[in-house]
Amino acid sequence: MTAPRVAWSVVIPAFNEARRLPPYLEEIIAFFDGRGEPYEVIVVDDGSRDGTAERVRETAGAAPVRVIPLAGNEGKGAAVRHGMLAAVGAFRMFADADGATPISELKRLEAALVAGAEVAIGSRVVRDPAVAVVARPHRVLAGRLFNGVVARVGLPDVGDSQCGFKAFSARAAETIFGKLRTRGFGFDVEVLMLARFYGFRVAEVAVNWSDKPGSKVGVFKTGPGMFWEILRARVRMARR
Ligand SMILES: Nc1nc2c(ncn2[C@@H]2O[C@H](COP(=O)(O)OP(=O)(O)OP(=O)(O)O)[C@@H](O)[C@H]2O)c(=O)[nH]1
Ligand SMILES: [Mg+2]
Repeated sequence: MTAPRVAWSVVIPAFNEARRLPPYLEEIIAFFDGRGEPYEVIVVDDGSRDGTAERVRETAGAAPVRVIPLAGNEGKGAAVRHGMLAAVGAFRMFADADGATPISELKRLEAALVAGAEVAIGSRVVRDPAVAVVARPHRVLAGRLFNGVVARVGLPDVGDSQCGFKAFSARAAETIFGKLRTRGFGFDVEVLMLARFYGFRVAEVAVNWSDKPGSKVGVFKTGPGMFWEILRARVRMARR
């Protein structure tokens, strides 16, 4: 007998998320238990030093949750890549550990995939009266500036490259994450460049999103490295 096919894989990159991840993981498990479809959660523990992996295992109990431990702190892009390449679901998504987007929003991405998109990206920019985005003003401004740069490096149609809530068909996930090289926070941009390069249909979908305390990302701390990463990704794409 073949194992039941996994409908959804949810990959969560986690760096010192012992506090923020367990409540989100509970939400995810309850959501999928309610659906009654086979699923898997893959937490990629990116060298956490706060007991993230232990807390995840305690929270998961018998639920289909795997932890992939990385030896050191490789970066969010590297962690998501490891998780997406280990995933086996028919649809595969990654989600931020802080639960800024409720897992039930997956239905919006799923609708886009079922309608024929191969990549469905959550967006805090696309307007939709059915969703609410609660964000700190300086992050909204930083996001606007960043998305202006993203447009100039060859993604003019993308409104919000950085939302940590993106879903893929199995085929798109294998192709894109097989080629992804960006290891840090700039990886979303290379993911979208690769999606475009390989001709995958991308749908940008409004999702509910609310800022969660405990962010590890700062405009000045993380921003410059991200610019550098997307410039390097742009050069790699030009060579293809
Ligand atoms: N693998 C890895 N993941 C990280 C690292 N730093 C943060 N993350 C993960 O990246 C995701 C987003 O991190 P946050 O701290 O929520 O970032 P944020 O500033 O809230 O970003 P927004 O939610 O977009 O505002 C979470 O799943 C984190 O665990 C890191 O060094 N490595
Ligand atoms: Mg966050």
